[in-house]
Amino acid sequence: MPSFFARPCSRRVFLWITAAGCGLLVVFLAASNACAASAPIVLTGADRRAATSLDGEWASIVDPYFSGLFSFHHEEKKNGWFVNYKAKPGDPFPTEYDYSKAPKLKVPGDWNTQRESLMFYEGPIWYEKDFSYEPKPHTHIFLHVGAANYRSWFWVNGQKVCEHEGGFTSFNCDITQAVHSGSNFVVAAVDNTRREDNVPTVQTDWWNYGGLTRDLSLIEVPETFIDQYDLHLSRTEDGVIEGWVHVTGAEPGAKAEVQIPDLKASTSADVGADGRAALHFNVKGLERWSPETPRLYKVVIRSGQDSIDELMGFRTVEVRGTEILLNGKPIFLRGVCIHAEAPYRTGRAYSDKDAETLLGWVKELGANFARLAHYPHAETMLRNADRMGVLVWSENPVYWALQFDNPKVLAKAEQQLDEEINTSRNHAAIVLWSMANETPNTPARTQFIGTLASRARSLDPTRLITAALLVRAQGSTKIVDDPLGNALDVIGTNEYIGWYEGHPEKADTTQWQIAYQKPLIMSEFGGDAKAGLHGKEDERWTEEYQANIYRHQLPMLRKIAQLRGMSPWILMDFRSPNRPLAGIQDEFNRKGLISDQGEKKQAFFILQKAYKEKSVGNPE
Ligand code: GCB
Repeated sequence: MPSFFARPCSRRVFLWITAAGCGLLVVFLAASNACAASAPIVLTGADRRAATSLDGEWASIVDPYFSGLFSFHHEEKKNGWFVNYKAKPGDPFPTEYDYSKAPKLKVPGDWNTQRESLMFYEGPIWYEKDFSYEPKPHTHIFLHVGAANYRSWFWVNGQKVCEHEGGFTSFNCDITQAVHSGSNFVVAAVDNTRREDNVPTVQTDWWNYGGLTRDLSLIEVPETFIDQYDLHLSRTEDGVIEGWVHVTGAEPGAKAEVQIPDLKASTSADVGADGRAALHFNVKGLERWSPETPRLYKVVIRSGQDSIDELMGFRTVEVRGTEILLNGKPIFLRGVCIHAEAPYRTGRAYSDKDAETLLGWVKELGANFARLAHYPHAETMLRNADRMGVLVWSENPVYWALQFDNPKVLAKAEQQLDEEINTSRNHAAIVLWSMANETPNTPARTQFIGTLASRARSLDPTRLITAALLVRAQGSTKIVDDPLGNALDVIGTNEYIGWYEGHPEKADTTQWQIAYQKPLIMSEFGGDAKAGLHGKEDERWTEEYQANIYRHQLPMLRKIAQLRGMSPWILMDFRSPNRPLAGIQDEFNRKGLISDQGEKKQAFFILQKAYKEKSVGNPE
């Protein structure tokens, strides 16, 4: 039975006594540093800082019985030292968990698509990587994790540095006390077990890709450093940029400065007791960011020894009646939904190239908008959307039936929402924060998501709040009156006329009744087709059938007076275990306009024509 003696931040000695095979008592001793790990933090613009990459090959140990996480004595829930510990020659016990002999996994990358035996694996996997490092004096060193699905724990040189929950947001662990000059090693445990009280919960319609799915790096900042900032164009004062910079560790009287060299604009303000400097300054000659002219400016943010070179666009977005106004002018969001599925190789998307391919197809479609479903996507998607001029709906993973009456689940959703907004709030591309997708209409649900909507609004009052709602039907009328609509600026609705509901022609006789005088986005519609499978337009799974759905949807959508956008489901086929139909789906949701191998289906061209001719939505 393990027992140990620990002092805070001291060497922890494990004494492990067990009965060996021949009846002898064997005493194992192992040491590791025990130090209270701090909660990870958000660093806005982490990707704009100089960093030491930890990407590449990591040793991996699969742990389906959770032995490393929970030890042999489940009730103790002690993180298993024998897995975060690194074996040394001469250790007085058998080193079964030996990273030097373990097979490798690539980071970034889900584990499922890297090893056949891991395709359906759910549980913890241990990762280890050696790195050499020379910390500079008077700095903080952060381990930056782009995403780890779903729960993760990190140790540096055997010292626990943090743990995190949520598979789609980035976070930063302070490893200053644990890292040293010369050789170091980092161990991570990542567990993608689905649980009832997680966000998302046990059922989704996408692959539960596990692992260190996005970039990992070390970021070194001065002792006093800029952790978060928000700069945006004022909605009310023309030519004014406003916002704030937060500086951790700032002394009273410290200043924060912002410079936009191309506009010859700069400002500075005192950092207050709350660590924030409020900024408000005039800019002349600003070219506003829009899908047609996605102008980005270099923005230098400085405080003391710390500085970040940002690349930002400036625009406003608001709602007036049933209009969405971008830079004060009505806009129609010609869009499409996207999952973070990697084109051509499948698996979780993470690279610049993945983002360029996916958003390149959005542009080719003639679209100006992408709904990034159903969770926050990688930073590179947002950077590329800024650069390419694609407006973005960014969504938190509140999907289907969560435990809406469980306060712990609300806390998890709030944490992920905070991380999403605090990380991504400076992207001109993002215009909508989506709180949820297709949630059941119950009082607990409405309260839960209403709480999230208020939180999002207070974190970021400059963007619009939305959610994709379910609709109900009365005869041939679709009614959008989910009470959650009261909490939203823009109503999103999903419908599958012609696929889950009747034939495509049913759309011809469907009317829409919307209880809210607010802009409406048809946030999903569509149907499956296997690329290259042809037949008559009433034969399901063929490209012709899918094309026919689009042919009937478009005239129906044109009749909805307050429709201000659409994002059919979906740009590209994606893996989902819910889609087993052999020979057709083979564990892929085939509602893509493009296959996972990049083949465009007929429906792509129907939508492209409508978007290019702007024959749906208001002409701009
Ligand atoms: C939906 C969900 C989406 C699914 C899609 C489908 O309503 O929002 O996540 O993948 O339908 O294909 O059924």
